[in-house]
Amino acid sequence: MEVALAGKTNSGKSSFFKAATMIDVEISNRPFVTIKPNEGVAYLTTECVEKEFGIKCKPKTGFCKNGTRFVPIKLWDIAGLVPGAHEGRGLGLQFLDDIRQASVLLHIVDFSGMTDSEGMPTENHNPEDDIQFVENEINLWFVDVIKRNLEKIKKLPPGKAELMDVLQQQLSGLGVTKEQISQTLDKYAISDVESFAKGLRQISKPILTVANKMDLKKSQENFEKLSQKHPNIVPASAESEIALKKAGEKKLINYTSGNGFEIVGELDDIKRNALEMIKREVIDKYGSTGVQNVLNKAVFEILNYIIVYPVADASKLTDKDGNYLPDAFLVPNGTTMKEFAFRVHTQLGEKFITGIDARTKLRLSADYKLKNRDVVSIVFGK
Ligand SMILES: Nc1nc2c(ncn2[C@@H]2O[C@H](COP(=O)(O)OP(=O)(O)OP(=O)(O)O)[C@@H](O)[C@H]2O)c(=O)[nH]1
Ligand SMILES: [Mg+2]
Repeated sequence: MEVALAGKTNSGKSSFFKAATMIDVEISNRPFVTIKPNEGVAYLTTECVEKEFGIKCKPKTGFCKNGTRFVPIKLWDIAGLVPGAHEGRGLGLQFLDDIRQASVLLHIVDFSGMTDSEGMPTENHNPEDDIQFVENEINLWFVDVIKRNLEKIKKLPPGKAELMDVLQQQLSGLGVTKEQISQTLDKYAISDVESFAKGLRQISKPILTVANKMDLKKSQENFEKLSQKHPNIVPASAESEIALKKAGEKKLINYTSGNGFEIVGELDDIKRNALEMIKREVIDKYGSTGVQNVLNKAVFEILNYIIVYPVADASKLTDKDGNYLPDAFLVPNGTTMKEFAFRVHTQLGEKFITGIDARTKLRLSADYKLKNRDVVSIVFGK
């Protein structure tokens, strides 16, 4: 699962990246600090099934802390956008190429209104302008790529299947799947390039808007105004999350991402004041710093993915080496038992006989649609 950060320069993308991955990247209050994309591992959180089964899991990837399972995803921090990026302004085209692999975009918006659309200091900039211009730039990029590639083709085939083949080949640069092209063709004719491009962008790179810098008063005012009109904006403070994670690592506070915190260590006045500010301005108002919430929402709600635990032994809930619940797979809601077998291992798919539900020990047929938190084993032929 690949997730990319998008947004104008100076909105806090690298700060969000650092908050989510704790990888040190350059963060600075000037435009175009990030030039080359940064790649890191972030984690989704979900309530682990270990408690329900009364065992202690041993994850092969990610980890489990106090019953919360941390499932790894890949996160990309990339160069910022300015208006006209799709025509090559700023670091535009480079940015757009870097989001190709992403399944979902987190649009990091500076809600404080203290940077203009070029990333320069200002006052009272309307964050709503950024929400629109960034989405518009990405849409226009799709339009341009599709137009350019269609010009190369003399005559488009009339049948949908042939058309899909041609489009998949031509649009590989956008990182779109055949299924996504098919869904878009059901809604828009290819002759209406603008609508088709926008539709394909929405399906292949949905955007979750993040109201960043919520520790600032101005951001809070803007959020109150805009969240009524745009109900899906998620409030966040990347800077607060970095501070809390650092304090957690130093054992100054007890902190699990996505929650509040409690002070447990000896603090000087400066640190105490900073943490109290975060509690007062961010945690008490929004429940958390929002960073974990953003990641979870993007994958579990926008993309509608679920978590499924494959085990080799459905009674013991272990792999062949005796590790409890070693894997937690992210799959799209609607994935069937047999598709899942292929996902775990091609050979398991090819030699699939049946699935077994570890809770009920009942057989799960090839076309059984998996549910979130299912624990399953796969029986296969020799
Ligand atoms: N108050 C506050 N400031 C923040 C927050 N997140 C980022 N900033 C500040 O915003 C400025 C820009 O942050 P970056 O993370 O470098 O922004 P960017 O989007 O990666 O910028 P480019 O790489 O230039 O596109 C820095 O001064 C950060 O400290 C936040 O949650 N709260
Ligand atoms: Mg950056």
